[in-house]
This record gives sequence, C-alpha cells and structure tokens, in this order.
Amino acid sequence: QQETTNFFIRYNQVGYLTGRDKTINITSTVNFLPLDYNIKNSSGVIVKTGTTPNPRFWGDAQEYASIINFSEIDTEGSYTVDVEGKIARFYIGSSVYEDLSIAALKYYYYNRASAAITAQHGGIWSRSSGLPDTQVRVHSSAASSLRPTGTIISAPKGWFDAGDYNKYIVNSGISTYTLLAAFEHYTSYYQSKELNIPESGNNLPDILDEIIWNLDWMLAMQDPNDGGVYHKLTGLNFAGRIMPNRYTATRYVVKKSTSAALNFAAVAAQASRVFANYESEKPGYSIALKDAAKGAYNWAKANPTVYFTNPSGVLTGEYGDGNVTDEFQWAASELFITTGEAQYKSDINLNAINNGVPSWQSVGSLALFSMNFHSSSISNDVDINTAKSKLLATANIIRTKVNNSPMAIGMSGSDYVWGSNGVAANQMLYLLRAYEISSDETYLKAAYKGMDYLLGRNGTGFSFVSGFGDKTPINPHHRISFADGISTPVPGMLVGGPQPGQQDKCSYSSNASAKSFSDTWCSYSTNEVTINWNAPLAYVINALQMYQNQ
Ligand code: G3I
Ligand code: 9MR
Repeated sequence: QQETTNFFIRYNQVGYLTGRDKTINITSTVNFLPLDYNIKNSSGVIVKTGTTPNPRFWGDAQEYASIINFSEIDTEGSYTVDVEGKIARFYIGSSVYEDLSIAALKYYYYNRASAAITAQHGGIWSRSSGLPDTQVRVHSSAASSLRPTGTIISAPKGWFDAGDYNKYIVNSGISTYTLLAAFEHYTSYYQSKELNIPESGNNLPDILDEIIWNLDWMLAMQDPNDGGVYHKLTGLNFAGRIMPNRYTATRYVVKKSTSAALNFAAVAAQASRVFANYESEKPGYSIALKDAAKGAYNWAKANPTVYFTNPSGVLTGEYGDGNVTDEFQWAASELFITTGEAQYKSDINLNAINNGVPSWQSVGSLALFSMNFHSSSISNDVDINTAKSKLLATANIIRTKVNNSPMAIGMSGSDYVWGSNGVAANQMLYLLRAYEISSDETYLKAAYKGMDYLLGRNGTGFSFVSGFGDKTPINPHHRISFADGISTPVPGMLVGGPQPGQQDKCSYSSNASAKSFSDTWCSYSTNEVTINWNAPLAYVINALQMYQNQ
C-alpha cells in the first residue's frame, strides 16, 4: 500500500434518497493508504469525518476501490465531501429522482419519428418533423406475391431506434414491453404521471399515449396478408449527421423474420390486455392488438427459423439472433396471459426459459416477469413456483454481486457489453421484480444502491444520463443532438456505457472494461443512446422514486 494524491471521488451526482443506503467510492490505480475525509453540510458544518476504509482490487477498472458509507447522514440538503483537498458536492433529498423520472420517459417524445417537437412540449429542443414514413418501399428481401418489390406501404410514427433514424421491431419489442410493464406493475402511479406531451390532458395516462406512438408503428409493420412482420424500416445505410427534416433517402421495410414476429406478438398481446381497460378511449384497439398478436404468432410457428441477417446492400443495424427459443416462450406466455387459450399454454415450457438479465437478444426473463405478475390468474395452468424460483435465482446473483463488489455495484465481468448501461438498468429492474414477489427488502436495497452506478458511482466518473449530473455526456452518438445547433444534448438519454470492444475504433483513454468509454460522437459503441436502454432506466427510476414517496 502507498500514499497517493492520484485518486477519484465516484459518487451519485443526481442525489441520494433519504432513508436509503448512501455510499461514495474512492478509487485509484494504486493500492492506497487511508485518506482523510470529511463531509460538510451546506452551512459548512462537518457532519462526518473519517479515513477511507481499506481498498480492494477492482479488476474491471484495474483500480483499487474503497467504499465510504455515510448512510447515517439523512437530512435533506447539499453536502460536500472533502478527501485530502479534493472536493465533490452531492445532494440528499426525498425527491432527488423526480425530475429524472420524467426526463427518462420524455426521451421517447423527443425521439418520435413523423412528429414535430413543439416549443410548448420540447422547450429549446423543439424541431421540425421528419421521416413521415408514409411512402415506404417493400424491399426485395421482403417481397411477396401480394406485396411485390417496390410496393408502397405506409408505416409512420414510432421512435427512432437510437442515434440513428431507423426503426427496428426487435428492440422495439423489449422497449415497448418494458414501458408497458412499468404501467402494468405500477398502474396507479402512472395514472397521474404527467409528461407534458401533446396528448397530455386527454383521457389516457401520458405513458400510454407515448407507448401508442410506437405501437401504431409496430402494427403497420405487420403484413396483413400473412401475419408476418418486417424486421425493420430503414434506409439502405445510416443517415449523415442531419436533422430529421433533412432526411431524404428512400425508406424500406426489410425481410420478415421469426424474431420480429415473436417480439411483435409478445408486445401486442401484452398491450391488448392493458388497453382492454381503455375501450372507451381507444375503441377497438385492444381487439386489434390481440388479433395482430395471434397472426404474428401463427406466422412464427409456420416459419420458426427465419433468422435475420442483413440482405446485401442493406447496411443498417441487424439485431440478429440465431436462437429464438426465448422469444417463443415470451410470446406464448404473453398470449396465454392475455387470452387464456390452451394452444399458447401448451407452448410454454418453463425449463426452456433463459432467466438471464434481459436484453434485446435475450427476452426469456420478460416472460418470467409477466407470469409472476399475473400469477393469480394463471396459477392453475402454469407452474408458478418454478417461474418464481427462476426469477429469484437471478435476482439473488445480482444482489450478491452488489453486496460483494469492491464498488458496491452489480456490474462485473461480462456485464460490460455494448449497451452495458442497459445491463445495469435491467439488473435493477430484476431486483425490483424480486422485491415485489418476495417482499424481501434486501432486493430493494440492492436496487437503490445499483442506481448510483448509472449516475456517477462508476469507473468513468460520468453520470450516464444526459443533463443529469455534474459530468454528463455532451457528445452522445445521437444525430438530433449533434445536428440541432444546441450546445446541450436532448436530456434524459442514457448512453450505452463502458465496454472494452471499441468496435468503432475511436481513441479511448483506457482499455479496462469499466473505463473504456468516450464521450465523443465517434464512440457509437459506448456513447450512443437507444430506446431499449432508456426503457429500463425509466422503469427503475420511476419505481425507486415511487417507493420513496410511499
Ligand atoms: O451474440 C454474441 C455472443 O454469442 C458472444 O458471446 C458475445 C461476446 O462479446 O457477443 C455477442 O454478440 C454481441 C451482440 O451485440 C449481441 O449481444 C456483439 O459482440 C456486439 O457487438 C453486439 O452489439 C450490438 C451492436 O448493435 C452491434 O451489432 C448491440 O447489442 C446493439 O445494441 C447495437 O444496436 C445498434 C443498432 O445495430 C443500430 N442502431 C444503434 C444501436 C445501438 O448502438
Ligand atoms: O450511426 C450508426 C450507429 O447508429 C450504429 O450503432 C453503428 C453500428 O452499427 O453504426 C453507426 O454508423 C457508423 C457506421 O457503422 C460506420 N461509419 C460511421 C457511422 C457513424 O458515423
């Protein structure tokens, strides 16, 4: 161990909630001797002093990390921590996640295709409409006898996938599921959650209005002639760094795939049961969604191995997946919960469900979340004990990781993939589901602690959500934010996060998996945004603030 002046203070830059565990990390590339620190309140009164507890080696960052626990400080206010002359300011409060809970959802409004963002709803990020998608060509890879190559179809609306302007069914699947699940799981909270979007004030909760924007697009991606679903709606290549209204390239629907059909079927089935309660506000919507879900599922059963790869000449995102077992299980589960029909029940095989932390490519756990949530209505037909123990098994692993980590975070090793921040957010979602089905508070505690990671207590010192924190991404790989001429990016966007792949060949200041991150346009492998990473952020930050309010 040695003395050092070369260390970082890693802390939650948005704030710590009253009554919850509170930790700060001190990290350094050397195994450092204890450092003196004090914490002062806003009047300059010292409320805690100490020396940093013994650091432990943190392999993912190639650093040594010490954990300062200051949970006993619980008075709302602004504080400073001073570690041998280095100072960070942080907040403690009962509503520190309130603004972010709105912004994480508002992200979807800012990223609507076929919509102008008005000053009333978008403030300085107002912009013209673009990508109407009313004249979309059927690509040769998607041609059928009733819709030959070049047939024009209309598939407007939806959200831009990410930093690019394309629309992909596969990651729309998990994204829309996650937002619908937030509403299903915390209905009364979302009934009064105001987002200041154009539909605010109508008879639907704002979150459902936002979800409808994407569901309407998804529905248009189904070929009514056979129930199959196009994998994506895209240009042949990625657009330049232009605003949506400057986009002029031809748009195509590309090749139907099994994973698209199943993602579509799962979400449409889930949405059908949610909108069944809103028949007078959205007449016929629930039935239309159910029929669409059944049609897509039938197509997938008849075409079970149509794995998507980009046809030649199409260079945009692939979202490829050579294993759709989990997609089948997820779709069958959602269809069974919604319809109660035997054919879906007989397709459910709990043993085949992969209970890993969900991602666009691994959706088995989404079925587990839904089955456990709807356990009372399906318990005569589905082995709920197995569904429950599979869910808790993964939550136990995540909780153990948080509790044993030298940083008190859930992220380690192979969690650092392209979109690692989506992994972190989905870990917390997992913990919240485990808490709900077990009432075991230790899952909830781990989720609160885990949120610090995304908001600054990590290997990079960034709070990964644009506009929220002291050091946040200012150059995300997000075309609108690049091209809009506004110095600050669209707020509320969770960037991809550190991972060592460096597929974009940009320059990075570290190769360590927890530090390989660059806040540059160039770094699309760590600094892009997506609907499928923001969705678990929105789910979790809202749930954490909601439990706090109770
Ligand atoms: O499937 C393999 C797995 O078998 C292997 O063990 C593992 C080891 O790294 O890699 C897995 O493949 C990874 C794949 O995602 C599936 O997880 C690739 O390494 C990884 O590079 C790939 O990253 C995806 C990336 O596109 C490149 O294809 C991201 O998950 C995905 O979020 C991202 O999505 C892009 C869209 O294509 C275009 N729009 C933006 C969006 C976000 O950047
Ligand atoms: O902008 C694209 C981003 O949305 C994708 O995630 C990424 C990987 O598919 O590709 C980006 O586009 C890059 C292209 O792949 C290579 N040339 C540079 C493009 C970004 O400027």
